[in-house]
Amino acid sequence: MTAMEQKHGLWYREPAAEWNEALPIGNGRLGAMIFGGTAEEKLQLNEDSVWYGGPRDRNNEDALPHLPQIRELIMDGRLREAEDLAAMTMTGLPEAQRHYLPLGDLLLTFADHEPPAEDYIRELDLEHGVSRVSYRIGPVRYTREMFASYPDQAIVIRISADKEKALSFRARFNRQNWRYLEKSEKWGQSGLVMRGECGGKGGSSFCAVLKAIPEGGDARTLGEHLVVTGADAVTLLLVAGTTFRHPDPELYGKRQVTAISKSSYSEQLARHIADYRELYGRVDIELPKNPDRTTLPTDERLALIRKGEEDHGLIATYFQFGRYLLISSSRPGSLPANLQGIWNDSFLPPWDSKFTININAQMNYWLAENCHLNECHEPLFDLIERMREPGRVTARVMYGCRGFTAHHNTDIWADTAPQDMYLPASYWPMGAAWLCLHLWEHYRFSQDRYFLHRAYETMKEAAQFLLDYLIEDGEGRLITCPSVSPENSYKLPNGETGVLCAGASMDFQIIEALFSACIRSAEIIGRDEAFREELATALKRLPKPQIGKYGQIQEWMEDYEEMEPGHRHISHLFALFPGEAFCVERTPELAEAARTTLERRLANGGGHTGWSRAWIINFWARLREGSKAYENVKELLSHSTLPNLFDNHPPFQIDGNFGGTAGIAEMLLQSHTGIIRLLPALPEEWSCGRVKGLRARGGLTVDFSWAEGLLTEVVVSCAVAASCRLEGPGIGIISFDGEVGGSYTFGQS
Ligand code: FUC
Repeated sequence: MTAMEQKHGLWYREPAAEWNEALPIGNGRLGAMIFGGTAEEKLQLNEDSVWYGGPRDRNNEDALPHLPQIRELIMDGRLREAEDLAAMTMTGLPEAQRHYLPLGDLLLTFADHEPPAEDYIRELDLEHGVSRVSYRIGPVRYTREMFASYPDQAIVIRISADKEKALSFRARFNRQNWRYLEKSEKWGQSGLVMRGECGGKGGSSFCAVLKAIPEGGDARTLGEHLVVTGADAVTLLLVAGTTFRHPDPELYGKRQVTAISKSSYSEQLARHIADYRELYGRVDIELPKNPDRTTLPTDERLALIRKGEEDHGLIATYFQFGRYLLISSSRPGSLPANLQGIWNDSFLPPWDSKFTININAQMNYWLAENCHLNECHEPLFDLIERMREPGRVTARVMYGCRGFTAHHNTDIWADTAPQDMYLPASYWPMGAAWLCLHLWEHYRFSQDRYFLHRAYETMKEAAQFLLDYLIEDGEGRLITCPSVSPENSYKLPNGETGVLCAGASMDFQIIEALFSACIRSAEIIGRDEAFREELATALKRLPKPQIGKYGQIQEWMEDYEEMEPGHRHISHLFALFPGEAFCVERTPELAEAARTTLERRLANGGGHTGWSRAWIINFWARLREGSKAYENVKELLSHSTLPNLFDNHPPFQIDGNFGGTAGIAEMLLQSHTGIIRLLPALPEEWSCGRVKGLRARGGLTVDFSWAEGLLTEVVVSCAVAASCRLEGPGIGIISFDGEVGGSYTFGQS
C-alpha cells in the first residue's frame, strides 16, 4: 500500500535535496532523517544521549550576597545598574549548559542507481510508522523499508529488489567527514562498529553497531565498508548507545543486534507495527475531504496552501504527524523531546537543541494528554524529577531558598543554573514551577492517584522554593524579584528601559496555578494540612491580573509600555492557555482583555515564529474563536512549515508541530473547566468531521462526529467512575454518572 492510498502519510516524487526535506523516523531514543537518494542514500542518525560534555555545578555563588542589592535597584527603577550587577553575579559559570550532538550518518551507495530513477516514490506512512523509498532502474524495482523500533530498540532497514540477485550496495558510517569518530571497523563477517567520544570533560562515549543479514548473495566487511553483492534482499540492523545509559555501549549494541537478528524481518516489522499502532491508533481524525488532494505529493499540497488554497486533509495529516513525532521522539526510558525532537545534524545546533523551559519544552507536551499519548509524557516527568537535586543546589546557592528551582533552560544533566547572559530570558526562576504543572495535568487526565503521590513531592518542592523566593512589595503583596516576562522588555515612567523586573504577570499566573494544584493534590492524597494553609495564605497576597490602558492584560504588575508589542512570547496570557484562570464563562472581563492582548500582539507582527503561531491557535481556541484559530492553523502551515512538515521557527524547531497539533485538538474538545465541551472552536470550513480517541480530564475518552456543525454522535468512555457534563452544538447539555469501564453514546437531542 502506498501513502497515496493511505489515510495519513507524507509522500514525495523526489529524494530530499536537503535536510529539511528528509523524513524523520524514531523510537524516542534512536532516530534518523532519511534522504531517499537512489545512488546515495543517507540516514542522518541521532541517539538522544549524544551530548557534548558531562555534568557540572555552574551556580554563581556571587548571586546570594548581591540579591538584596539587585532587588533594591529594581525597586528603585535603576534597571541598568540592576541588570549590570545581575549579569555578573547571577550568570552561570560558565554561561552555557551542554549541547546536543548528532550520532553520525549511515551512507548507502548503490552503484548504477544514478538518477533519474523511474517511478520514484518516497514516503512516510504515518499509519504504521514506516518510511519507504521505491524506484525502478531498468527492469528492476528496488524498495527500502525503514523504521525505528521501540520494542527492538533498533533502526531496521530492509532493502529488496523484485528480481533475484539484483541487489548490490555498500554501507559505511560517517561523522562530520570522519573527523568526529574514533574508529569505524568490521564486526564479524558482515557487521560494522563506529565508536567515538562526545567530547568535553566528563562527556559520554558512543557506539553504533550495524549488521547486514543478506538473503541470497553475499555480505562482507572490507576496511570500514560493508559490501553486499548479488542479494535478493538485505536487512540492516542498527543499534546505538552511549555511556549515559550503558557502561559499555559496544557490548550493549552487539548483544542487542545479535538478539534481534534471531527473528525474521517480518517478525521485527510486526513487533514494531503492533507497538506503534497501540499508541498511534488510539486517535483518528477526519476533516472535510473537499477539496480532495490525495493524488498530490505533500510538498505540492503545502505549496497550494501557501497560495491560499484550502486543504483540510493536509491539516488532519499535520495533526497526526504531530502525534507521530511525539511517539518517535519521546517514549518511556528516553530523554524528553528537545527543541528538535531528537533530529539534529549540527555539531553546534540552534539554541543547543536542548530543553528550553520558558515555553518550548512545555509546548512539546501540550498534545501528550488530550491527544492520547500519555505514556509519551513520562520522559518529561523523569527529567523534572532529575532536576530536583541540582535545582535544590541552585535554590540554596543563588537565592538562599528551600525547594528546587530552574531557569529558562536545562540539559541532559538536568542543569538548573541560568543559561546565557541574555537579560530578557536568563534570570527567570520559574522554569521548574511551570514544568511541574505537567505532573498535575497528567493526574487530571488519568486520575491516577498512585502517580499523584509521586508527583506531589516534586510539585511541593517547586512551591516551597517560590514561598521563599516571594518578597513583600511594601503594599502587602508578595512578588517575584528579580524576574523577567519572557522575553520582552519594558519602559519605566522615568524613561529607563530594561527587562529585569519585579512582578511579571506570568509569574503570578504560574504560581497561582502551581499553589492551587498543590493544595488540591494534598487534599486528594490527604497530606500536609499546614502547608496547604501556608499556600492558601500566600495565594491571597499575590497581585491579581490587571487590565491596562489598552484594555489589555498587563504584562507586568504595573502598566508599563512594552518595548515590543508584537513580541513572539505572549507570556502574560499563560492564564488563558495552558493555564485556565482566564475563562470565557468564569472571568469574562479577563477573557475579553486577553482577546485585546492577542489582537494587539498580532497587529504588531506577533506570531512570526512557528511556536508563537501555534500558541496563538490554542489561545483562540480557548476564546472559542473557531475561525480565528483556523486562520492561524493556515498561517502555521503556510509560513512556518518546511517541506517535510517540520515546524520552521525558522530554523526547524519542533515545538510548533506539537503546539499546532494540541491547538487543533483544543478546537475540537476542551475539558479544563470541568465540562467536556465539544466543538468549542469549530471553524465554518470544518462543517463535518469525525474524531476518535481524544482524552478529556477526569479519566475520559471521547469519540464524536458532526455534520453541518452539529454533533451527530458522541461516545464517552470512562476509565474511572465520574460525574460527567457534556456540552456541544446539537446535543445541548448532558449530565450523567459514568461507571468504571462504562461507555455512553449520545445522539442529537
Ligand atoms: C526561546 C524563544 C526563541 C527560541 C528559543 C529556543 O528563547 O524566545 O524564539 O524558540 O527559545
